Amino acid sequence: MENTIRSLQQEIIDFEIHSPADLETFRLRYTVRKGLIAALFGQLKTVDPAEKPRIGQLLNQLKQTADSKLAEAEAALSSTKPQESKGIDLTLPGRRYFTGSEHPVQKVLGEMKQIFSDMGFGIATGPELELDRYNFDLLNFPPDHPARDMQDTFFINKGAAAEDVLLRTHTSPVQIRVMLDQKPPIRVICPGKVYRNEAISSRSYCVFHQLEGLYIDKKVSFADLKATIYSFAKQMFGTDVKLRFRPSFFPFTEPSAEVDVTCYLCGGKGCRVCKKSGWLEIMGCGMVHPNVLRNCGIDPEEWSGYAFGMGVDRTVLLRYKIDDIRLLFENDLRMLKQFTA
Ligand code: 2NL
Repeated sequence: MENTIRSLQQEIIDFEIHSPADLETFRLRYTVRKGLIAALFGQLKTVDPAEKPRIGQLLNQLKQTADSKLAEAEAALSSTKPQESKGIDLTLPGRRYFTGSEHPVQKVLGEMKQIFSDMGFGIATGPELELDRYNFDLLNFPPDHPARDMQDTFFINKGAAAEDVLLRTHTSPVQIRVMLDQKPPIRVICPGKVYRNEAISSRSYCVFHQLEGLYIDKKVSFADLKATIYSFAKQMFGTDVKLRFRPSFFPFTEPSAEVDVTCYLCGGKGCRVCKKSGWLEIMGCGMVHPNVLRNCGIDPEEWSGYAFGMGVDRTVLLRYKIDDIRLLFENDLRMLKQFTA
């Protein structure tokens, strides 16, 4: 019996476990209830009673050797196989990161902001949901002006509350807020999104971007306005551009003008884009109407100012040869990915 135990002990120590199959063979041969060790325990009753304690102790040692070898082998095998169990295939290529990029509208707006900020203009922003009063009344729109028509903009609560709230139709209310808040001299630009209830087509959309400017100081003249816009146009569209000021009308400026630059695609010769005229309209402008100054608590006898406003999206379309304005707002990655740096 003792010899059997000792040779089995050696056999267990020498047994090599390299795979789950080896492990199972080991377990079935030695440690299960019908295995070799259990069989020896069964024979213990045939042992001479005087020898029983010593043989019993040897058997217990044998069982412990087998049990701990089994546990160690189990642990070793499970720690070498997680790659398989987690399903990671190290031979696959890595995943590509998608890096976003600046939207073309923000690129052009950024250039415009830089040019005016170099000239000393601060940048003001305001809410896109605006009071009717700031969007129309204080800007000297007469009560029956067609731009106030419910069809022409998006009212939120028309007639339901003490004050009508709407999606701003221009960024001018931001300048109204600046004039109500600050004393002149004032020199700001207001870039941002504006909304109109347009029939949607390749040329007009219900959302677009504007950049307006306002300068109020003592003795500001139309000559200051022209010089500022000329400097802007040369930096934005090229040093060769010429400007044309055409008389126009806005309720909030007097006198008012529309500004054209020589077509920067054909150089003024006339092409499809400028409709053979050689000119592209870039903005509206004028001297701030005395009523607007008064509405904002600024004395028109003491102060004067100019203001201008331009659409951003049309410049984006021309610059990047995009033929449908809706592409700027649909967030289609096939379009946006073409503007990665
Ligand atoms: C256009 C014309 C313009 C202004 C915007 C303005 C703002 C205040 C007072 C006076 Cl608070 N004027 N803004 C003035 C003239 C023209 O925009 O065609 N925009 C796309």
